[in-house]
Amino acid sequence: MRDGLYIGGRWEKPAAGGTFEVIDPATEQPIASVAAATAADVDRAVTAAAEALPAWKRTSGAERAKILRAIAEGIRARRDELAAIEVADNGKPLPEAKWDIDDTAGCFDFYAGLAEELDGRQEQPVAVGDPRFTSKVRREAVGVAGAIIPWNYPMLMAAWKVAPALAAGCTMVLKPSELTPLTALELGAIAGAAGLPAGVLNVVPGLGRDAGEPLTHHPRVDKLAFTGSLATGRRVMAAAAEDIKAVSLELGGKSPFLVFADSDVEAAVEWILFGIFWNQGQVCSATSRVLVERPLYDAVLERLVEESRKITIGGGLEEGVLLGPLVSRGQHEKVLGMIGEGVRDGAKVATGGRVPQRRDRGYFVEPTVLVDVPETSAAWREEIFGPVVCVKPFDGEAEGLRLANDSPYGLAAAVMSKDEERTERVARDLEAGIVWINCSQPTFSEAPWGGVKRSGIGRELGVWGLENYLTVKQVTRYASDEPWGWYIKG
Ligand code: TXE
Repeated sequence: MRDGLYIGGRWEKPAAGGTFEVIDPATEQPIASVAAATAADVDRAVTAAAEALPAWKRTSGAERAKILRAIAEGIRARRDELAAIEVADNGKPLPEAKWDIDDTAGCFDFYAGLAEELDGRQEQPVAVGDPRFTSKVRREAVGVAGAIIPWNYPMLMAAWKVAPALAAGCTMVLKPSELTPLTALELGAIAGAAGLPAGVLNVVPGLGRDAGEPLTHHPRVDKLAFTGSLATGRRVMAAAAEDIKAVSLELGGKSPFLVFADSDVEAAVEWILFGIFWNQGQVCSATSRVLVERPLYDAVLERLVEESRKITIGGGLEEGVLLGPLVSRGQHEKVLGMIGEGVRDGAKVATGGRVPQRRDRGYFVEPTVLVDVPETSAAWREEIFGPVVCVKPFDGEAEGLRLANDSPYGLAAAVMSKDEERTERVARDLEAGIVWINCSQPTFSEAPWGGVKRSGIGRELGVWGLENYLTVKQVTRYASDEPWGWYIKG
């Protein structure tokens, strides 16, 4: 385990000397004690990032790509170890953790490619209407970026922000979640070993209040990138307003999955399961509201309940486990509380809803299917962020769309039907940043990620993720030999 905060390429003691414990959610036992950053440390980290910025910003995309690829290699070389850390830290089953680590390395490789391409389009001419002038745009790094990430995909969420920021030529201060800081610290070490200059990436674990908040208010931070809750997202955006920092927010959702009556029941159930139980349902894009066209409702519900009961629950390292514990005591209480609230509002538990038997330790919740959830209930409207799906019948496309879009959120949505025209039409009309047709959840480094409505602003991944960390500068030259002649005549 790393002893300290990663600032300016070195392991530094926290100014206030504090630490916090990291808990294995499967056993509820502490697994590590981590240095806790406070405002003074965040200030040191931002200063290091600001000092490293001028030189890093001037490197070529090709030079940055070389380092990004070395980081990807460094991650791959430690794949099994990093996956095991992720399991202990977050609770997810080992195969999922390995998937995440592979994706993390892939994300660095992808942005290495975009960094190289950036060299070719660093400067582009702009046609202006006056022949006496020539004009061009230069793409430049936004500056020092502050990233605050959550605990559901600890290393992957770091990569989604660190990789494009470094590719663009930004420097960064990364604040991982206090629940899962371990792989972000390893990323600092891997980046240093890969040749990343000191200060370009700094990692400051700590509490939201003590380390996250000072980062959002720091005047030398030019851009904030945040993934987390709506409540914290609002605070981040308000803090960004003080110094007019650029800001991107990814704030989760309550994503619908529309299953039309011409769908194959087995395929629908497989994707519904994947859309809600992968990562214990702690997925911002989880399709947690399933809407089934009435003729298929009973058949889908029956098979969904049947298959949900077969899911093996256990610690992430146990063989064959498909559902691990939730990340923390707080999330365990939240999820069980929201199931209870839904039931008090009139919902019925078709399966699950409890702590599994023989699991007196660990933050486990059974795969849960709720039916008859009133549209006004928080269980239907708010993000539960656990293995809990609400299933409801609908009659016809118009009602399906109305129910799907009746949400304050708009991150993702899924639609299943054999009718291609219908799926295209529904995809057009769904209020969401991401629409999956005949599937749920596949995510690619190449494709944009982010939501509409209260799910956030801005897009991560793909070229859009890179643009987050770039700004354009207009450079215009007076190219005529003729004097301008407005004040000084002849
Ligand atoms: O989130 P927070 P929490 C949702 C999900 C979950 C709920 C609460 O519904 O049940 O949020 O989770 C840092 N200034 N999502 O409490 O507080 C914090 O330290 C600056 C959806 O864990 O948003 C952590 O690093 N930073 C989501 C990060 O914000 C602050 C993923 C996220 O924590 C801060 C996670 C402050 N004042 C939760 N307070 C998604 N979109 O995927 C906290 N933080």
